[in-house]
Amino acid sequence: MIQQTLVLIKPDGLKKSLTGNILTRLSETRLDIIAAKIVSVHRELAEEHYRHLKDKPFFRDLIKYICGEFHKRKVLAMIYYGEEAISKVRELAGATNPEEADAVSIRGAYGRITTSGVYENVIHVSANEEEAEREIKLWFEPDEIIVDIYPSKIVKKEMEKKVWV
Ligand code: IDP
Ligand code: MG
Repeated sequence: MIQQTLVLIKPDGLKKSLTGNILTRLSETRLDIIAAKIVSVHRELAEEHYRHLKDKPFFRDLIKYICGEFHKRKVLAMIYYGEEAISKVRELAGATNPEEADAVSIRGAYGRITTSGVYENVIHVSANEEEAEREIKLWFEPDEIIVDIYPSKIVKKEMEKKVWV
């Protein structure tokens, strides 16, 4: 089945200069990258992204982590697209807990648990089709993606926009 999945290289991955290594590992999947951008993550985006965890004791630290308070204030957001994209990328990423993740998975190789208990696992990958759709629509606008993966519509909007001077 053709699928799409959201991949984030988290702030620790960027701070540790792991972008090249992680992209090389992901290229083993032979999937297509159909969108990519650097995002400075603000609190509302972080809280919405991780809303399923808002009652967990580690939620506050998790939000600080993904916003880059412990590393750099940015993530690399991408969409991978192709046959069985979700399970392929998730398998390469490895288990959520980097100490339990397969040693050759991305999280097993590069992740750590901090002394305050945050799982710094360098990469986010969507867990299933439903989450992938929710996450992709949260992080990307339709015209930032080069394939029409979900239905969209054209609307006329008058709004302020930053332009070159
Ligand atoms: P996933 O990233 O493998 O899909 P989720 O349960 O969705 O796992 O959790 C989102 C993120 O929250 C994880 O990637 C990790 O950074 C952090 N996290 C999850 N569970 C724990 C925990 O028990 N302690 C600390 N951090 C956690
Ligand atoms: Mg998840």
